[in-house]
Amino acid sequence: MKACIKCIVKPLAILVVAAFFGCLINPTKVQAADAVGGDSLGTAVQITPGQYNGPALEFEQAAYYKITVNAGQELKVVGSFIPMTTSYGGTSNSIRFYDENYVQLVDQYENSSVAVNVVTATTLASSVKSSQTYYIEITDESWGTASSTLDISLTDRFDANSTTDAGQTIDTALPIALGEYNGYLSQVDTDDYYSVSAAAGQLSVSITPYVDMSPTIEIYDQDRTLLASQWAQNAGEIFQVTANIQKAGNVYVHINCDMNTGCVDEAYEYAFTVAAANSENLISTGNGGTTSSTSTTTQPVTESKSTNYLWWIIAAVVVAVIVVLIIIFASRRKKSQPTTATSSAASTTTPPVAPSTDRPVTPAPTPPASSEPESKQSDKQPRA
Ligand SMILES: [Ca+2]
Repeated sequence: MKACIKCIVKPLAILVVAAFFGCLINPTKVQAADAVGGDSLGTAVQITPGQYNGPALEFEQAAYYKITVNAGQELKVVGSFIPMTTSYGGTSNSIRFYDENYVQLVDQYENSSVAVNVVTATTLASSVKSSQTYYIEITDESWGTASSTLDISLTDRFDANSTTDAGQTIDTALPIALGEYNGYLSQVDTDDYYSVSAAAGQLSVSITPYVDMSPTIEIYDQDRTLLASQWAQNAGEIFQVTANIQKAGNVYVHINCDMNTGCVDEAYEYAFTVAAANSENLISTGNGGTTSSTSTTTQPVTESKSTNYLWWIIAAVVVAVIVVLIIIFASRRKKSQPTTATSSAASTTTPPVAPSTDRPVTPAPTPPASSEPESKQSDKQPRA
């Protein structure tokens, strides 16, 4: 057994030592790559997610990169900038994003008096195209940036368990079934349209938005006629809207939020439920909101338990009444038995006890003994 342990431990120790010295010998494996940017949007350098050594920038100089982003992906760039000098109170830097038409999407500026100025910029790509190029501009806004690091990432923020962003119009609405989902909006991805096959009757859409969001919900029928619309009165408000569907078919749910209603750079998450109003999936919370299907599914179970409890209570009361009646009956019977015995005994053997008084009890007069009957009887006895 000891030999076996040695067989395992020894090669492992060799591997660990080799890995340690390998890192020392070849340190470039743990260093970030250099990201040399272009000097304009037109000459932007293609880049992919990862950590990079960013550019050194002269006063108001900029470096440009471009990256491919799929619909529903959130682009995030974190830049850490070291100023050339801190003599003037620190450094200022900006990170800006542009779309394929060079339209500015995000402008994030930070001024820091400490040694490192950190700037974070994010945006959520919409489904206006399935895949598109975003441009990244890194600038110095003060007296020069000696060095920088860039951390670039893409995160999937897909809607309703899909692999993309829900459509920006009814024509490109994302098909979903009745149920509960999560979605994302931002100042770039301002609209999520969903299509759902619904029966005639009431259809409800409830939403639980991120705390800063004040979204709007609209429901359109299959003829694209607006049936119902509701918006959050306060940021983060949970609410629902219900529409009466005249005929079965595909209806459309539109959820909107933009920079005027709380959705800015990053992806703002919301949870929403689409359900037939008479479905067990919905419970009104009394303030216009709805709870999720998880809690509603427990509702019938709760009612069943309540009914069972009620039957148990009724049965217990009936049993208790029966027991009480038996006890009362038994108690009365016990009381009645001695009384009957005394009265019968009194009528046959014991005279009633006179109440205690000071007067001596006068004995009842004894009737005079008569021997006549006996003599008559003896006379009537037959002689032997
Ligand atoms: Ca979306």
